[in-house]
This record gives sequence, C-alpha cells and structure tokens, in this order.
Amino acid sequence: MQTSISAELRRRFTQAKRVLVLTGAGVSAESGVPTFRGGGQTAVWKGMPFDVISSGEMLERNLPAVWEWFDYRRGVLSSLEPNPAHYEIAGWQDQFPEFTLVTQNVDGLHQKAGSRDVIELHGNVWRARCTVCRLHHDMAQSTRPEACPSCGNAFRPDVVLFGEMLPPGAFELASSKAAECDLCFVIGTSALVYPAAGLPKIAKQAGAYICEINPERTPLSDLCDEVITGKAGEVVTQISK
Ligand code: BJW
Repeated sequence: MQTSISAELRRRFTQAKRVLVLTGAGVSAESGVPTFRGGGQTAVWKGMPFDVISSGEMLERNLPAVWEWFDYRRGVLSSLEPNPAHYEIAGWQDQFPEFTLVTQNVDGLHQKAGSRDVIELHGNVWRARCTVCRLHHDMAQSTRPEACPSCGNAFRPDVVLFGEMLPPGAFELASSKAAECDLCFVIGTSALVYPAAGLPKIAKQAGAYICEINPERTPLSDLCDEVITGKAGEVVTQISK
C-alpha cells in the first residue's frame, strides 16, 4: 500500500504539459459533505436510498419530493467551505500549459475555492433549470420561481439523476481532454458511475500516467500507474512540495 508521493509522480508533475483531474464526492468529504458510497454508509433520505430519490424516475413521479431532497442538500451545503484539496487543485490550474478539472460533484466547492471552467458532469445543486426549455435559474442568488418565466413550465434541480443524460457536450469535452492529457489524477471517486468512470481509461489508452488518490481501492485501481492510499486533503497538498 503506497501512502506517499513517488519520485516518478513528482517528476511527471513537474514536467507535465496537459493535466486532467477527475474528482468525486471524496474530495468534498473533508469539507463535511457526505459521500454517496464507501465508509460502510449508504445515503438514505426519508427511508429512500439515494439512487431512488436521485433518479430520473422519481423526478417524473414526484418532483416536489425531489425538490425537498435538494432543498435539504443545499441547506447542508450552505454552511460548508472548500478544504485544502479544493484549494490545492485550484492552484494547479495556473501551473500547467493546459489544465482540465472534471468533477462529478454537484456542490460547487471547486468553484468556491477558485477553480475556473470546471466541467461539471453531473450538474450543480445551486442551479435550477426548466424541465422543458432548459432555462437556467441561479439558486444561490434567489429562490426558484414558481414557473419558468420563459415558457411557464416547472423548474427542476439542474443535476444529472440516475438514468438521465449528461449535460449536452460535457462528456464530449471531458473525453477529448482526457484523450490529450499526459497526467491524469483520479481523486475521491468510487469509479462506479459511468460515463465519468470511463475517463481515466481514455487517458490511459492515450498514454497518460494515471494516479488515483483514495483511502479505498476502486475498480480503476488496477488500471492506475500509481495508487496513493489516503485522504485527498492530505495527499494532494503534498504533491507539489
Ligand atoms: C475519499 C475521502 C477522502 C472518502 N479523500 N477520497 C455503463 C455500465 C453500467 C451502467 C451504466 C453505464 N453507463 C451508464 C450507466 C448507467 C448509470 C451508471 O453508471 N450506473 C452504475 C452505478 C451501475 N449512469 C447513468 O445513469 C448516467 N447517465 C447516463 O449514462 O446516461 C446515458 C444512459 C442513460 C440510461 C441508460 C444508459 C445510459 C448518469 C449518472 C448520474 C449520476 N448522478 C449522481 C447523483 C447526482 C445528484 C445528487 O447529488 O443526488 O451523481 S449518482 C452519485 O454518484 C453522484 C456522484 O456524482 C456519482 C459518483 O459518485 P462518487 O463521486 O464516485 O462518490 P461515491 O460516494 O461513490 O465515492 C466516494 C469515494 O470517495 C469513495 O471511493 C471513498 O473511498 C472516497 N473517499 N473519503 C479521498 N477524504
């Protein structure tokens, strides 16, 4: 089990031209955001497993229940702050000729730490969108309107629920960046949810060096060139030292 940064990773980090970072819920764990899986816990809301309440099927059946779940989530998130991993990753964006941050997280903490142009594969809880015309509404600034001012239809959380398609163009952009990168970090994701979990495979096929940072092994661990066992906030901050 590797818990420290190898000399090889330090060398590659210094010389990399195109870096891609894929993050998951584990990056926000040290900020106090519950993860979906791992640690023996299964997220449950009012007796419903999260993959039931966070599903496209539930949205069709009971939109008010889905809003109640996301209103609760925003309430929890509103008092939470980015942690050292978010800040360190934000600092990386100016250290390489090309840098891409792809996140599965919907909490907005990367942006709060200063990351720019984040590719959000699964949306963001701080936005709503019209169920029909996709007009966006910023939930951080104001509460959601009863109906879409453009077409009169209902708003929904602007997140990608199970069984739904990713935002148009998001995966295409992420996969093209993965296919061009020379160093790829996979941080704090169980790597169970597709198509996000396919990105490191694309990077590997393109010849990139892949480094996973996670306290637990994942289905991607065997594919990685380096697996560092540890918490994101502790490991990520050591890489450039
Ligand atoms: C730490 C740490 C610390 C702890 N430091 N680390 C191919 C094969 C099989 C199935 C599919 C497939 N392609 C598509 C599918 C279907 C499905 C899917 O993948 N299902 C699998 C689960 C079986 N995918 C979809 O439905 C996607 N849509 C899609 O593909 O559309 C096309 C299509 C439609 C229909 C049929 C077929 C194709 C959409 C996926 C949307 C995911 N949405 C969610 C909910 C968002 C809203 C909400 O927040 O409620 O996104 S699910 C949930 O999982 C959330 C996350 O972004 C996502 C990933 O989770 P993540 O980030 O990996 O977190 P965890 O909790 O799983 O893991 C945390 C990790 O952190 C653990 O490893 C810990 O060890 C670690 N950790 N502390 C570092 N301090």
